[in-house]
Amino acid sequence: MTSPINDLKNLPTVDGKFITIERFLLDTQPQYARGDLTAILYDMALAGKIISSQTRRAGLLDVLGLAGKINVQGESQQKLDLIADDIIVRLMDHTGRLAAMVTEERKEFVRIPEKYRKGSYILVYDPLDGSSNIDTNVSIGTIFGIYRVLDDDTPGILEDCLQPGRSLVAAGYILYGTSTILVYSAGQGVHSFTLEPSLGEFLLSQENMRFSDEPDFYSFNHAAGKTWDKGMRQYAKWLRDEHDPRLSYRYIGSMVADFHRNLTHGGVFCYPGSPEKPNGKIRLLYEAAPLAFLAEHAGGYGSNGEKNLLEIVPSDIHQRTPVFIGNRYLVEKAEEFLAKYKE
Ligand code: AHM
Ligand code: MG
Repeated sequence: MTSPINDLKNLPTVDGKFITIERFLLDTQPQYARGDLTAILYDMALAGKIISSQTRRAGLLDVLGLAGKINVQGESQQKLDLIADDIIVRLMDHTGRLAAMVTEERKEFVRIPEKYRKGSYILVYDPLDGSSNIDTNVSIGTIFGIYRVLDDDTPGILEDCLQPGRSLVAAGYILYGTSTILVYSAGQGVHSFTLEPSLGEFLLSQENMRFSDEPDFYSFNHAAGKTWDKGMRQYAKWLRDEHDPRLSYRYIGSMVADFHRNLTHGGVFCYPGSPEKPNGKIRLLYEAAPLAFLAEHAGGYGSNGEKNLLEIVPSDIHQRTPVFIGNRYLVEKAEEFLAKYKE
């Protein structure tokens, strides 16, 4: 029989201590977060637990769904990314902490219903990044960013949602991988928490994450190479043939998972533009900017190939942008190659 002591050894600890996300958020006030912001981060952790429990059963639900696209309750099968989106809206819209939300799954920004008090923050998120991987059991994740409203007296207007990443007060992601991990920063360090499934608690697993000085990986979709311009092709060649021979190639196809691996081991993720699609695929507001914020607070850098992603002011909530993100010198090298071969 396993002793309780052995069970405890399997839990994540920092300096031998168990620290829940709630404890960490409370203890780090006022440095990292305070009041409503802390509560929003804690609500995102709860959203992550619920979405995690849904994604864990996705394979099973898919089998049932395939029998006739009807689930066991006799309802039509919903795509998991819509379920994740619904979970976040239903957890967040009535708390009195938000003035509006922007989600990848809805064309317009989400207004807080009249009957609820409006708060001072804007939540932007991609409920399930990499969702094309769901049916093959590959890691996916929720990306989020939090802004303050521009004016407390007129909360919840489009302009509140169109702020540059530089104005983010916090950002993070929840990665549903071999374990469920929440990574966030409120501007002072990047911290990660692992969901202990039998306790239902996120426990602090790493404080102050930093990109390694000796990066291990580069990540982009090589198959798209035929669409790239010369600068990107030369940069890819430099990474593969000319730079550090230790550098290896990995591409999951879930940006949040690729980013997490590169944050953990050092590396660079790229989703460049091409002459046909100059802005690439990744969305600025709720995918690129939150990860660029985390990168910067972990000693890295996020760029659109020309400038810092955090400086770009969105003109549309679903605007796309090329993305180069990871170890600073690898991203700056991309900027250098793109500038050199710019037509
Ligand atoms: P999604 O938000 O609809 O899942 O799309 C974004 C995802 C990223 O996670 C990933 O890096 C990219 O799409 C993969 O695209 P591609 O198949 O073109 O390489
Ligand atoms: Mg996405």
